[in-house]
Amino acid sequence: MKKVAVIMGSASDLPVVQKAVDTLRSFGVPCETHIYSAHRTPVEAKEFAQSAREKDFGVIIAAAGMAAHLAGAIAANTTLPVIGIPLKSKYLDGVDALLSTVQMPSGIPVATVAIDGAVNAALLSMEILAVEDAALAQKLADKRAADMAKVLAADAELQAQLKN
Ligand code: RP5
Repeated sequence: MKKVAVIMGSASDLPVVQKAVDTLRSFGVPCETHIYSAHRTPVEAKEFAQSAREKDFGVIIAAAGMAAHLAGAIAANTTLPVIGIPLKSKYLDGVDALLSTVQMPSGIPVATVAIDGAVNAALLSMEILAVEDAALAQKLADKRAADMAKVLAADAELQAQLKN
C-alpha cells in the first residue's frame, strides 16, 4: 500500500495534526509525519515534495496555520494529491489559513478540508488510496456504516426521552 505523508508547519500544530495520524493508524494505513515549514525550512519542504513519489507516498497531507503556504508550496513541487488542513490560530480563528490554503491558482490544486479538519484530511487521503485498494475501500464503508448506526441510535434514544 502507498504511504500517506503528514506534514505540519510547526511542532505547535501537532495537537490537531495528531488526529490525522491517529485516524490513519486506526485503519492500518502506513504514514510518516514531519515538520517542514514553507517559510522557515523552504528547502526541506521542497525536497520532501520532490522526492515523495519515489519514496512510495500516494498522498500528502499538509497542515499549517496563519499565512499557511505549506500545502501550496508542497503542491507546487509534486503531482501527488495534496490535502491542506488550515489550522486555527489565535488572531483570525483560522480564516487566514483557510483562505491561504484554499485559494490556489489554476494548475496547482490543493484539496482543502475544514479549519482543523484533521480527521477528514486522513479520511480523504484514504479514499484516494482506496480507488486502487478494495480492502481499504471496505474499511471506509464499514466506518460510514458504524457512524450511521451511532446517529440512528442517538435518534432512537432522543425519541424515547421526548416520548415523541
Ligand atoms: C505556521 O505558523 C505553522 O503551521 C503554525 O500553525 C504557525 C505558528 O507557528 P509557531 O510560531 O507556533 O511555530 O507556519
